[in-house]
Amino acid sequence: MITASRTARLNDIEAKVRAGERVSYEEGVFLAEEADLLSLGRMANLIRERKNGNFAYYNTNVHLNPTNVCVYRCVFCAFRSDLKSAKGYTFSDDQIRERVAEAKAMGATEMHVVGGLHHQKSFDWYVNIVRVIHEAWPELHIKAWTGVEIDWFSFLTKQPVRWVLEQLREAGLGSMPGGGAEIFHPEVRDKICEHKADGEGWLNIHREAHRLGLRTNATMLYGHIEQPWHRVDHLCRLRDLQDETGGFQTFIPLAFHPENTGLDHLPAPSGLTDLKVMALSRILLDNFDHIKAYWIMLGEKTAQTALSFGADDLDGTVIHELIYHDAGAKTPQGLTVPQLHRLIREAGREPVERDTLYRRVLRDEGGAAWRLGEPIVTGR
Ligand code: V47
Ligand code: SF4
Repeated sequence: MITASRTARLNDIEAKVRAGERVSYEEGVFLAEEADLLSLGRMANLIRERKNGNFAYYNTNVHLNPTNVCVYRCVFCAFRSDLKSAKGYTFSDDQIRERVAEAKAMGATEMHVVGGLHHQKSFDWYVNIVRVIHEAWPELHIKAWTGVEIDWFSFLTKQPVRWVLEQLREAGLGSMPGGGAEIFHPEVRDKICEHKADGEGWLNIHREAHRLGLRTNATMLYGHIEQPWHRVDHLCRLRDLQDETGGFQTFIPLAFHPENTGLDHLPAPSGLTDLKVMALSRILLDNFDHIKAYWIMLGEKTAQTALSFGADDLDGTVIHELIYHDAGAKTPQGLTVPQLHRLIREAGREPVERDTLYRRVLRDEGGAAWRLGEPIVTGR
C-alpha cells in the first residue's frame, strides 16, 4: 500500500540522488524493501545517464572453464563435479590453445577464465593456464580467477595473496573477474558456501589486487535465501572498498538459476526482482563507473530493459559459458554483434564495443582484427 510517509521518504531520497548525494545504508534498506520499480528505475537511470550518457557497452569475449572438478560444494552451484564423477573434466594445454585459436578467429579481445578448485592440481597448473593463453596470443586480455580461487592458491602455496597475484601477473594475468562474492553477510554465506573465502577474505583479496594496480570486477548472487537487507549490506561493503581503492570497474548482479542445484526447490528470481536489484545496485554503488546486465543469465529481453534501469553494459558475445547453462539458463551460447547492436539500438542506446579496461575497440568493416582507441570518458 502506498502511504503518504512512504511517498515522502521516496521523494527525499530521489531529491538526494538528483543532487548527487550518497544514499545511506538505512535509505538503501528502505528502497530495497519498499520502493516501487519505476521510482527505483527513475533514480537509477538518472545516475546511469550522468555517468555513461547514452552509451551501452559490450565486449567480444570467450569463456574458458578449465575444470569443473571442485573441492567445495556451494549449494547454488550446478557446474561443479566430484573428483571421481563421470561429469568431471580437465582441459589439456592443447585444448586451451584451441580455445585461444577460436578466440583469435572471432576477434575476441578478452578471455574470461574461471573454474573449479581441483583436488589434485597445484598452483603451478593454474599459473600455467594463464601462461599458455598469454604465449599463444599475447594481445588477448586475460581476466582470470575469482577472489575465491586466489584464496585457494594462497592456501595451497602457504604464500601471501600479494605473492600469488604477482606470480599470475608475471604469467600474463590482466585483471580479475568479480565472481565468488555471492552474499557477504555470514548469516547467508554460512548457509550457501560455508567453506570458501568469507566476505572479508574476498574483499581483502580485491584490496590487494587493487594495490598492485590490477583492476577487478564485483558481483552479487541474488534471488535465493537472502533478504533485501543482505543485498544492501553487500553493496555497502563494496562501496566502502571502492572508496578506499577505486580499483573496481564493473558491478554485475547475478540472478540465481536454481536448476540442478541444491536449492532447486526455490523459484528463480522474477523479472521484477532482476530490474529492482539492477536499479538498487546503480543507486547505491555511486562510486562504480559501470553496472553490467549479464544477458546470458538475465535473458536478452530483461538485459535489454535493464539498459533503462541502471545498466550500461551487456557483457559480450560470450561463447562456451557453462556455469549458468549447467544451472538451466535457456539463453543461446553466443549473440552475434549485429544481434547485440539491435538489442541496444532498440533500447534507444548507442552501442560501443569496449575492451576489458573500457577502451574503445576499433575494427575494420567486418574484420576480426581490432585495435584499441582511447579510453571512454565517463561522468562521475
Ligand atoms: O561466483 C554459480 C555464480 C559466478 C550459479 O567479472 C551462479 O565480468 C546463478 O562471476 N545461478 C561466476 N549464478 C560468474 C561470474 C561472472 C559472470 C559474468 C561476468 C563476470 C565479470 C563474472 O557465478 C559465481 C557464482 O556467484 N553462480 N552458480 C547459479 N546456479
Ligand atoms: Fe566450486 Fe565455484 Fe561451484 Fe563453489 S561456485 S562449488 S567454488 S565451482
